[in-house]
Amino acid sequence: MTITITAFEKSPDRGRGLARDMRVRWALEEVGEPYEVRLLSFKAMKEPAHLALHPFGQIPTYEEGDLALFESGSIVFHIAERHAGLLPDAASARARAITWMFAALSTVEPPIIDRATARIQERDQIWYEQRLSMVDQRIRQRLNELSRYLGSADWLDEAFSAGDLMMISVLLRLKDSGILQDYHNLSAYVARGEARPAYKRAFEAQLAVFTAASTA
Ligand code: GTB
Repeated sequence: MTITITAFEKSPDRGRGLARDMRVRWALEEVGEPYEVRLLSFKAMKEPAHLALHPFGQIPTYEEGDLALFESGSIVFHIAERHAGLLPDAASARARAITWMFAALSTVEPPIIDRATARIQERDQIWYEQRLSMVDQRIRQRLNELSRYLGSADWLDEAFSAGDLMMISVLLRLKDSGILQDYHNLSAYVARGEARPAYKRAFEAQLAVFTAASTA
């Protein structure tokens, strides 16, 4: 059955692979599932046809036969559950990998998103610098904890899993922040994710969309 995902027609990240279709593309590449992409403008994302798939009018979505999903975490979990390569077979290791997916999305990602929101939408406020500094402190607290946990290991558990895919996807948003580089093991962890052939294929695919939109 054909898998179709949605992505920005012209991503505001300018092809840096930071939009959330990237984690879905990466998961599909890891498990070797081909997929098609329907590109959407901001306007089309808020129109009835897309709202029928995504109640919040966002990307990514995932369609496979009569199944339609939204939320990148749920989509990656669905892919990981149905195909070998992203979740261990052993029950406990599998539960831990799923735990790391949740940790990435609900414990590590929120302050990182707050930072992006502050920089885009709150820059002109008189309290901007103070707010940014508070958000950065919350990010650093999480990175301190994550860095301590990871130590010198390659991945969060024994082998690369959907938990790492999600955590690295979340940390990538910090690459240009000047924060991640203070954590050598986390920077190396992110680089290990980026070096995976599946990540590279996914990155090139989303970059090709941005390049084509820019030259059209
Ligand atoms: N919780 C949802 C999920 O994980 O799927 C969040 C989905 C979401 O935020 N989608 C964004 C979107 O559709 C795109 S990825 N936004 C349009 C809207 O809400 O109207 C977020 C994103 C956007 C831009 C950058 N960037 O420029 O670097 C990075 C990430």
